[in-house]
Amino acid sequence: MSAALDNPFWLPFTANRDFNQQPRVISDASGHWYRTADGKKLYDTFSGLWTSGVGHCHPTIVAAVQEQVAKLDYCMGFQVTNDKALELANRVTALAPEGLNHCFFTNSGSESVDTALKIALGYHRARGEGNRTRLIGREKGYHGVNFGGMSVGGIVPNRKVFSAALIPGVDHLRHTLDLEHNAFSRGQPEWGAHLAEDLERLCTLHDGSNIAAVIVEPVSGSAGVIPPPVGYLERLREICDRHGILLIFDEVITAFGRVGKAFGAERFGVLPDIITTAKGLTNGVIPMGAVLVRDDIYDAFMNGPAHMIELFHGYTYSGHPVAAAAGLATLDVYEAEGTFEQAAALEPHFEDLLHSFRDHKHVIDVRNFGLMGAIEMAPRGNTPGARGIEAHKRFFWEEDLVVRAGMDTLQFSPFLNSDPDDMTRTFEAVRRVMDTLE
Ligand code: PXG
Ligand code: PLP
Repeated sequence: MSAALDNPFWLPFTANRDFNQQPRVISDASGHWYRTADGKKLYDTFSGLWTSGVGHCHPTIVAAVQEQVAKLDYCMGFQVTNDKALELANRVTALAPEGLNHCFFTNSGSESVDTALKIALGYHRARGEGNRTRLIGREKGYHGVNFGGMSVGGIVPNRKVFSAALIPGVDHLRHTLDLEHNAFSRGQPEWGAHLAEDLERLCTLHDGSNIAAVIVEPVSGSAGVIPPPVGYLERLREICDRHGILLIFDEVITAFGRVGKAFGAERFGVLPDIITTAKGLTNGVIPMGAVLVRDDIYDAFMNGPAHMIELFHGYTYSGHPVAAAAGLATLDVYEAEGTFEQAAALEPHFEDLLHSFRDHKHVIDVRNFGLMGAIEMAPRGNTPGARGIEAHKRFFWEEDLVVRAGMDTLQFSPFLNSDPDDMTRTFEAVRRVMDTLE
């Protein structure tokens, strides 16, 4: 175990004092493995942070980044752009569901979400429906940590301290996780489609004509993998159509193969109006996100004098050439290696492994969809989260595994090109730790 750190780095979403006592510092990675500075090799069960589906330091992506950084490191992104960003916008929209042919680049999922919300508001206003200002999120939703995404998000600790600064005019649908009715579902639960009617209730309360957009993750990730009940997303789509409300799918996790297709929208056969992405766009190699927008939403902005900016929004690093080069290489790899098909083929084995924990003494639910999986453990006494973080540390130190614990829920985001035997070995190790966990 490494020595305690006196550490100026304030780690994100981390118990810093606890971390500094037992620092877990990675210095190298290759394929499916990490290495620490003192030479310990660890298997990554989370593909980075849902990011790195084709493995770490993929040679095609590394080469593209190395070449690009020496060719064009950065260029102004407002009023000027670069060849790689243009090419990537073409490639991403070609992959996107039909009709989503416009692409706005960001640097993260949080920025993608705030961008999408602003586009929704601007779209309605441009069409003369500036009264449509309300935004609807969902309980347990995670849409990043910026003010917009935090406000439509529904993860209580992420909101609590900032309650007074949440943006106004936001409501939340009920979440769909109900262990009494849908615990241990394999894939989509049969129970729960009726919860989409919550949107109709909000349309009655506010009048649908005042609502701009609804944002949901097709499969909730951060909250611990919550797949949509059968028929739920379809019902949301119908209600949005009835009231002229935009449907935004936050696919920061679910896009680019995580659910066995290019997008969750494709897998579920439900077409949203806007899709937010990040993570898998560059395999995590360089930060980048993209917001995909339906043609007529874009067209609605293309009004007024042609010399004027149509959307007063953008980031210094929108369409960064090195990130775009990483994105292009990543899409090349997905295509050349058949990554989305690989992921789809691994799904049954992954599902069986996860559900083999159904009867484990600590386990109160198992959830999965695509290559997203969660094993929820009961909290220990009145210290929620203690069992989860202890498991995470024991996996790291005893089993050479990096496993994500969100409170007491163990989460798994295997590589889209995992070796099935590595998956099996992962869950053997998970069981060894869980069997001896208090
Ligand atoms: N939307 C969704 C659906 C996400 O999953 C974001 C927005 C924000 O993206 P950035 O790039 O700003 O972090 C995310 C990010 C976890 C975990 O433990 C998930 C995320 C981030 C960190 C941890 O599941 N998702
Ligand atoms: N703060 C200041 C003072 C800035 O000048 C800028 C960008 O120019 C920003 C924040 C926003 O930075 P970014 O475009 O990287 O999001």
